[in-house]
Amino acid sequence: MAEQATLVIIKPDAIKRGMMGEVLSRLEPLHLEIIGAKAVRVSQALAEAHYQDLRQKPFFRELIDYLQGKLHGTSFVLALVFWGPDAIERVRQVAGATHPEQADPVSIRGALGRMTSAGVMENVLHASADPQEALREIALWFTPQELLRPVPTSRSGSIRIRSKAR
Ligand code: DAT
Ligand code: MG
Repeated sequence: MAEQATLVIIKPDAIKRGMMGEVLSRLEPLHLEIIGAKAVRVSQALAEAHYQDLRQKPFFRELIDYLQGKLHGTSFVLALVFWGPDAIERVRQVAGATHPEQADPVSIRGALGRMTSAGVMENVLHASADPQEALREIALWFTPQELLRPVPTSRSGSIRIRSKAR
């Protein structure tokens, strides 16, 4: 099993509804190391860079507002980097499927996520989907100095994106 780093973001719905601790409690049994953690006030540039691959989707603007806390009146998200064997897949497993109603009920999103009556997908947390995405996202959200272990830098684009986003 490869040692991997993965980015987790505890999203504004979890902050607003007081579920930050519960999300961490559900990740803790994985016994991964936390090698980075911080509260982040998410700029529009950071949100757009984070979800850059979804910019053509009809829900993109709402997704950016959601990550920035504009839908929930919150001012920060909690960003963490978990490190350990098979971290990416194992965190995704505990997180559950994207759509809260399709997620396994024992997963974080299945248990704590919801679709609001306004049709907003509140799915509690972000977790990197694959190694390439993890490296890009970690470079976007964290400087190397903020991490307790060296994480390889991503393909060239990330540095440019990071300086633009911050
Ligand atoms: P994931 O967060 O599981 O990696 P994704 O990368 O496909 O899922 O999408 C990123 C986020 O975009 C997701 O957490 C919530 C939002 N999203 C995805 N599909 C959506 C849809 N059909 N309607 C509204 N929001 C959606
Ligand atoms: Mg994704």
